[in-house]
Amino acid sequence: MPIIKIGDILEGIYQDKQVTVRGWVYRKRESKDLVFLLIRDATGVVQCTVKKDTPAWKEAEKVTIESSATLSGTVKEDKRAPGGYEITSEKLRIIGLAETFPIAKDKSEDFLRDVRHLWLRSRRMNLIMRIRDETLWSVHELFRKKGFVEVSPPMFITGAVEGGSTLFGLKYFDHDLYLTQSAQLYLEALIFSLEKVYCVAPSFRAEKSRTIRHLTEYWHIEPEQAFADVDDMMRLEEDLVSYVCQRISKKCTKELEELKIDPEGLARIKPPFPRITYTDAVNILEKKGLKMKWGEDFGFDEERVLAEGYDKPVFVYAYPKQIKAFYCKTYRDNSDLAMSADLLVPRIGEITTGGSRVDDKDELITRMKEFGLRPEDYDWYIDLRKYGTVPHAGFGLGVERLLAWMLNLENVMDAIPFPRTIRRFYP
Ligand code: NSS
Repeated sequence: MPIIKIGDILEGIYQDKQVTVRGWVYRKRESKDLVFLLIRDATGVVQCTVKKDTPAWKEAEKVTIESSATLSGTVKEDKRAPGGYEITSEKLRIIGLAETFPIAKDKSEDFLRDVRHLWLRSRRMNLIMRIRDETLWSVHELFRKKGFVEVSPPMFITGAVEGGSTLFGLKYFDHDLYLTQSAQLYLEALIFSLEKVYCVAPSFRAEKSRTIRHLTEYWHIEPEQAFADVDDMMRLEEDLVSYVCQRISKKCTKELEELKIDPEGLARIKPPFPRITYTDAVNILEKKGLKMKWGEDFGFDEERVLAEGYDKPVFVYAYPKQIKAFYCKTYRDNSDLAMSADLLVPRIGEITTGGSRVDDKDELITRMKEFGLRPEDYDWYIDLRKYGTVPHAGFGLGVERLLAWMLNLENVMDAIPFPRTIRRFYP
């Protein structure tokens, strides 16, 4: 008999039909002459009953939580069963009998992260991974619709993008190299050929911060565009974030409902997003009682307070140039301000940073020196300004921060299968 997907059974297609399902035992409850099994596969969880004196009984008594098995029986509608359908089982075949599964109901978040390789089987992680998948598909779809070309940057690099303090060094034969913090500089090279490029790739940060939003290895969505500026980027960012939210609200309704997230909330995320300048943001914070001097960078608390005042993500732009990276271009009429914007959301704070890049060679060299960088380490990057330079811009969006915001996750760690943080690198 062909194997039927549990998700299809829950759609009601197989009512009163004979089916065989294949998966793992999610829960087991026994009484004197009845065994209740919840069987899960990739697509869902279905309740199965095994009665005493049926051919399945012996195996049902023996089977343990997380054993793999195939089960055959008849599908019945049953309002009391989770998902509304139940299989009255006739046959059960154990494929791999599981030892006592270490995950029980009362386990702490910390323990669940210690056994992440097993916790990934949970319904919750299954749902989050599905939404992550749909999120990335939507990102690729939107970029393709807008004429961006996907490119593959290197992970071994020779110089910092986002400051030396979060660089991971490594031995590369006889050389000292680093793991990439951002593909940006390489994407900048590629726009001279393809004009509009993007990548979805890992970025590495030696983050000592133990916050709910910091990983040492995260997935980074980064577009870069020739003949574009910070305003174009803000438009692209709001289009991208809205597109993802719309898609998830439509295509993942069931997953969202199981995770207790209102799809309507995501459907309301539409352009335009509010935009405030850094200077206005400082004033808003002061009115709310957070003391800040103009010129200081926002921390986690400031970003969260700012974002909480809006029902959509909010852009903060025109930052003092000294708190932004060396590659940020300044406004023509105010060289103290960087053409740089961050997108902030409640609870998580910054989910993107981006803007216009310095496109003049001499200015770039001056900025590098101001930031304590050695221009000779960036010869190839400076070359880009020597041969047909153009105004250009880009941004970076962290996949896990985006998901943590959309799905109201406690920690970005829950948005990635095997999180890496200062303390966590196993499994
Ligand atoms: O350091 S960023 O603010 N900016 C860049 O790397 C630019 N070079 C990107 C670009 O313009 N192409 O990081 C961008 C985003 C940030 O807004 C977060 O969403 C995410 O990357 N990010 C992180 N996510 C998780 N953990 C850590 N440690 C982290 N650092 C940045």
